[in-house]
Amino acid sequence: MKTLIIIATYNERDNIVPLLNDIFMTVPDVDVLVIDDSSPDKTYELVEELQADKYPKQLFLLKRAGKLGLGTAYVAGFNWGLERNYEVIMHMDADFSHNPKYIPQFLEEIKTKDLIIGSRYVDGGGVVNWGLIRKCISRGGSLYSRAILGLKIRDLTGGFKCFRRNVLETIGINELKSTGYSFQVETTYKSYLNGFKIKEIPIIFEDRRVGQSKMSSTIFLEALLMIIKLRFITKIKK
Ligand SMILES: Nc1nc2c(ncn2[C@@H]2O[C@H](COP(=O)(O)OP(=O)(O)OP(=O)(O)O)[C@@H](O)[C@H]2O)c(=O)[nH]1
Ligand SMILES: [Mg+2]
Repeated sequence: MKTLIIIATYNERDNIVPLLNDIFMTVPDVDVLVIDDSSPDKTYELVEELQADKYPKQLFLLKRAGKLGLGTAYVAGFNWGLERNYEVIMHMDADFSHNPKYIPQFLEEIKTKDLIIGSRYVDGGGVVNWGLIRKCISRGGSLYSRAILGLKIRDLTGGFKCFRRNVLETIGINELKSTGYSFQVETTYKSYLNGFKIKEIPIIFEDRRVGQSKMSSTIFLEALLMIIKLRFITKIKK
């Protein structure tokens, strides 16, 4: 299976090199696309160096002009991957919250399913190093989205996911309504509405090792409203 892993970065200078080395050690056959929004800390320079030194054939960099948001970064990555005929496209955070050790399980499960979600809220999954407020936001966000959208999936907001290309070709990635926190909910919801086989696998999510958190109350409120919009305006695309 020709596999692409997309990693969006914004000021991940301390994480990106160890993360990429870890990924290529765990799954030597994958390709990785880093999408960097001209990080002020020049994360992209480290990617360029690593590409030249160690992974010229497997590591790719898409550098965008400025901070355009995680959702649009993933859409750009999806389009990049689809154009280049990848069969399986994954994405994960750059801050080590998503441990690369789980990637082989995703790649095994995707052989018989359409979308695999790394889930904090199924048996065996969990979160470490998060404060109570952050836990409540995440857990509450998933329960809220689940109730409004009528889904059985437990982790709707996580960003450790693996798609078969036909899912991305079907759900209308260029017409998604969310750019922020609800982006993850929307891609899963549309996959569900289109009848794709979805499986959650347990992951232990660790708080970012280093760097600044970008979560804010505006991002959160925007997401709550967006879930209601999704419920009423999303059409099945087929
Ligand atoms: N290219 C790009 N990447 C982004 C942008 N915003 C966030 N990211 C990256 O997206 C991933 C997830 O963002 P995080 O800041 O870790 O978000 P989070 O996990 O909700 O919050 P914290 O870990 O608490 O900061 C990380 O790899 C970020 O570097 C953006 O605007 N553009
Ligand atoms: Mg994070």
